[in-house]
Amino acid sequence: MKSTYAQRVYDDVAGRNPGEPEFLQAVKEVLTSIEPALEGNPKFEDHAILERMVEPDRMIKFRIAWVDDQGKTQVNRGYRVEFNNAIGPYKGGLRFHSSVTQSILKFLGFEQVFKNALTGLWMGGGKGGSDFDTHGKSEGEVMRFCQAFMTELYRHIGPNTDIPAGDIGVGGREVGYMYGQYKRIMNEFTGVLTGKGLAFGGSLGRTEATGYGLCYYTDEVLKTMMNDSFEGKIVSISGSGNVSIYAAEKTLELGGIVQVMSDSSGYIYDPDGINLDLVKDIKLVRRERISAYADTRKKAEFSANKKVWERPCDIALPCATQNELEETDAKQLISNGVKLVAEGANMPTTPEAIEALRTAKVVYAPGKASNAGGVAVSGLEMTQDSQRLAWTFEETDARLQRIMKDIVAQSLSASNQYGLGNDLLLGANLAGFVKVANAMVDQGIF
Ligand code: NDP
Ligand code: 2IT
Repeated sequence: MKSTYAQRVYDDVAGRNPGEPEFLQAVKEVLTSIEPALEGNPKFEDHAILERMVEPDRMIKFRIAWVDDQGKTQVNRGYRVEFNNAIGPYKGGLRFHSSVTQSILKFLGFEQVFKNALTGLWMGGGKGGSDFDTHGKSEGEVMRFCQAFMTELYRHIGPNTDIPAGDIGVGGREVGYMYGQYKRIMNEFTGVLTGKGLAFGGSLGRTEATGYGLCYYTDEVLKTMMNDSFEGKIVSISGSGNVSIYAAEKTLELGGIVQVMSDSSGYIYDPDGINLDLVKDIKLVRRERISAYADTRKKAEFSANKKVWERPCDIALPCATQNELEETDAKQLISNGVKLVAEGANMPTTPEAIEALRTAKVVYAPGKASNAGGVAVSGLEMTQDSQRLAWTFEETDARLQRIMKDIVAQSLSASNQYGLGNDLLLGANLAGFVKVANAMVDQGIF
């Protein structure tokens, strides 16, 4: 790093957080990007802004005991990382997956701070979750786990304090069970979670928001930076969960072609274009593996333990998980002529892969900007809950479109302001950082 201040803070973070590679990866990316904002702005160092930003306000870690279908008691670990509330209550999803660690939730909470700032809504950053895996669990087990999880989490959250939502392994079903338990314990009906069912304070368009928002963002980048559109483009999408499915739906609506989707077991390739109704049935209704797709569609192929990035595409949308697009994948995409990579997942592209893409002049959009549509509509759900009014799908979707266009504009404006040209990565980090940093300065030492 060029800035001695940023380097000193990074070295300190690395020393104080051993065994947290994902967290250090996210911190390094942000600190490296925001150096231009530190130059000529000694107030940030005077107020120890970086030192305070890299340390969560609060880390809550707890035991969750629940009873499985065999009557056996199971124990999982739960977390909530309340990272920064300078510009609003802590806001961010809950992840239930066997791979969840403190490092992963800290990286997600840290990223969330800047992402939420970019939405233009009053939301601070947080993240939480558990190493509980919903795969292979019965409905009853999922419900009992969610209730047990909320039986501890409820005391730390609130509609004006900390508002969790979904992430990997947490969708409408899990949010519903957790909301029911919160309401039972607190005896109050408030917007303490987002992504709720439409009958109890949910927002139309939240389910689709991250995937649709990713495509609105990408469409705006195609228009403003590349004088192009989705029309006729081959678009590779990884994953087949909430973000992937609705990214595929909007891509198809905008005239793109989707031939591949995946899950952690491998990927499917359909030369005729993915039948999204079939993917939805397999993933959202039957909750089966993606390989079931190839059992029904005759021309489709399933490749076990392979990644979608080996197939040629014009646009790549990684929508599964962190570090899923590695340097070798990036090189393969580049040699196959990829023009744009926009992240639907959080930190899906490794630093080496980002470097390879940027060196090859592939347009690269960081997740904290391009996947902000989900939390943006969560923010709009909070507004509707406060008003006790439900907006139409069209109203929410129109606001989402404006927010995503504005994130592109803010990022380009920030990168140009610092003389960096049209740089979506540096611009997003700079715009998000400056907003939160100034709010922290204004509010005094805390
Ligand atoms: P889902 O649980 O709905 O889907 C996750 C998908 O990614 C599944 O297809 C899953 O496959 C795959 N996946 C998960 N973990 C791994 C892994 N370790 N290796 C390979 N594949 C994996 O989650 P979402 O769609 O909600 O989230 C996807 C990404 O988008 C995450 O990075 C999340 O943080 C991010 N995100 C989500 C938002 C939201 O609103 N939901 C908002 C912004 C970002 P399998 O079923 O086999 O595990
Ligand atoms: O990573 C994310 O932005 C999310 N999982 C959504 C968070 C939210 O509060 O809607």
